[in-house]
Amino acid sequence: MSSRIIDIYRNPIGRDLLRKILLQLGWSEKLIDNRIIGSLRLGWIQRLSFGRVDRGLLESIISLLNTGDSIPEDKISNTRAWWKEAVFYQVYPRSFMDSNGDGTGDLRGLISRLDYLSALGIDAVWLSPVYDSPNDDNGYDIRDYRKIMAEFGTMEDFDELLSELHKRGMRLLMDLVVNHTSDEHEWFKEAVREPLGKFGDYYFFRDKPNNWTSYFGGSAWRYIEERKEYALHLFSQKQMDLNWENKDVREDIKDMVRWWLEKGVDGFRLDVINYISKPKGLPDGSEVIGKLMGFTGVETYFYGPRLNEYLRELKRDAFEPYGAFTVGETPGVGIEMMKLLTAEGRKELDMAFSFDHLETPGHSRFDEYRYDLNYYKSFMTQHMESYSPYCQMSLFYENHDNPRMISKVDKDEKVRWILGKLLAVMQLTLKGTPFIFQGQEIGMVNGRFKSMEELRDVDSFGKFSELKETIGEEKAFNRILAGSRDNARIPMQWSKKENGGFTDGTPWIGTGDIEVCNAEDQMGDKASLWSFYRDLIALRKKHPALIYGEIEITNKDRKDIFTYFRRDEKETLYIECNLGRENIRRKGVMPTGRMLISNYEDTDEHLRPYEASVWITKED
Ligand code: TEU
Ligand code: CA
Repeated sequence: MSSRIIDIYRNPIGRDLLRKILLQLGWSEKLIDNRIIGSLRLGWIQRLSFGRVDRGLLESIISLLNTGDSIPEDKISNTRAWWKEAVFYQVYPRSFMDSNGDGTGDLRGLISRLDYLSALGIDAVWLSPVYDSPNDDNGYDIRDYRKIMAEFGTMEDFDELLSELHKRGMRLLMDLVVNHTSDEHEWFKEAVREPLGKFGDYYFFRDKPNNWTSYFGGSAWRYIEERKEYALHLFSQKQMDLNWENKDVREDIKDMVRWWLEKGVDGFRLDVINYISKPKGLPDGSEVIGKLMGFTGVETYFYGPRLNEYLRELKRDAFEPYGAFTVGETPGVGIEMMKLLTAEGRKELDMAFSFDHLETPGHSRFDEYRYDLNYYKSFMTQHMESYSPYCQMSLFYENHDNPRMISKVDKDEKVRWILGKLLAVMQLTLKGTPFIFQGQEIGMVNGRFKSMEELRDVDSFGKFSELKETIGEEKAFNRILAGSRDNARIPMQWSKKENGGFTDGTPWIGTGDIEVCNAEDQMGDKASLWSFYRDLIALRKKHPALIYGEIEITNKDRKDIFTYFRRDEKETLYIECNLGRENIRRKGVMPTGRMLISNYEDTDEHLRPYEASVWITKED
């Protein structure tokens, strides 16, 4: 309680916590350099804030600082690894390709499109969950980890998918959802049936709920009649949180992971993996943080006390013996925590996804606003500079949980393709491993939903029913429209044909603007966004400096300009981007060397709106 703000800031975990709070408030990090603020002591903050900062908040800061994780970041740098060189592609199978006309994408559909991915130059596919599931949350609620969801096909289809991918030199990442299971999973059913049996303690049961809330709205506790107890679910009411404190839970998970690795899968994306360690006694969360973030309890478990330990155990006993790759989904985790989770020598995760770059400060997914790419620049600058060289960053703008990036930055149809190309240039030339979400390569934008009936996502329904109580149905719908995860879940747009060539039947969710945006047209057009992605992917492979080379960011303080060098011993590449809609004077300095790719046909003394180009300024 007597620590000063500036001391907390000097501690890596403390730095992340303070940054997160400032980000949420939309305040500047420079505040901390302020002598008066920097010298404030924790105990004083509570007094000075007239109760706006509660004890729970301070206590969770203190306990996070005391996690005492002293294993140093390993300074090994630039080790070669396939996953540093690879371009990943996320497939959301429900919406990728339907093979049998039932309106739902499936494994055979995906197999039929593997040549498409090869043509684009993709090296590895991350497949969202395909396990047996009642689909309360589209497969993120798993009923049986060793079975394929009937709608998606059979285990034979899966085996074929894996071998067809491998034949084409592509790798497969499965989605590992082990923070929770479906309430229809055998373990949960047993836990309810026999509270004192082997599975009785596989989940969290309590007489009384604490104040944690669910990400999809409402309390995180559901009353289980048979046990006369409440069970914890951070996500939907059918996604029950597993109790990782129980060694048997961990052993069962490791068995299952090894079972898939025996089949030959190449790695996993680990769903909300930073939530797996809950603090003993499940203490209430801070109400202050709850208001700030929109969820109560998160600060107690998003970087839980045994997280690092569990990750090392998983890696040692399941991933490492198979040389499997892991990328963790780690919402809320800042730079320093990311480094602790992914530094090579610590043997926890290979890479992670954090999400703080997806909204600008002070905004949430459900706000309708224009995303300012200058924030992306400052975020990436900060990360690239403190991340390298011993950790590998993941580079992405989109996934199945977030609105489309083009829609967030600029809805003007006139700039759609040029903007899509700018985003592509940054994603494929910054330092890290790119993950492209299906449809991003053809510039798909948000769905065109007209009412709640057209939506399908449990998260949208939960948020809507919560919001309409306070702001009314119309405003609530508008917020949902801005942030709905369904925006990114509409079917892949293959062609101009009915339903965009996705299905011969009725699609499970409405299709997008197939007339102006589809893969077939773009593949036949050398100037299209699709062709641009293909060329950039090829370029990245041809120039190792884009993969292992160092990065030097220039023009840091100039608004709307994002310029950087990538260099290794052999070559230097120069990347030049205009992040805004105005012409920018180059100040007389034209890049030297040879232009390799650009989203404009020629060069000009100005950098034109959303212009992006890659130059080679020194070659062997
Ligand atoms: O998402 C986790 C997560 O915290 C959020 O990104 C989530 O999308 C939610 O909208 C927060 O408001 C992962 C999966 O990607 C997501 O699809 C699942 O619903 C969730 O975990 C539960 O498994
Ligand atoms: Ca189907």
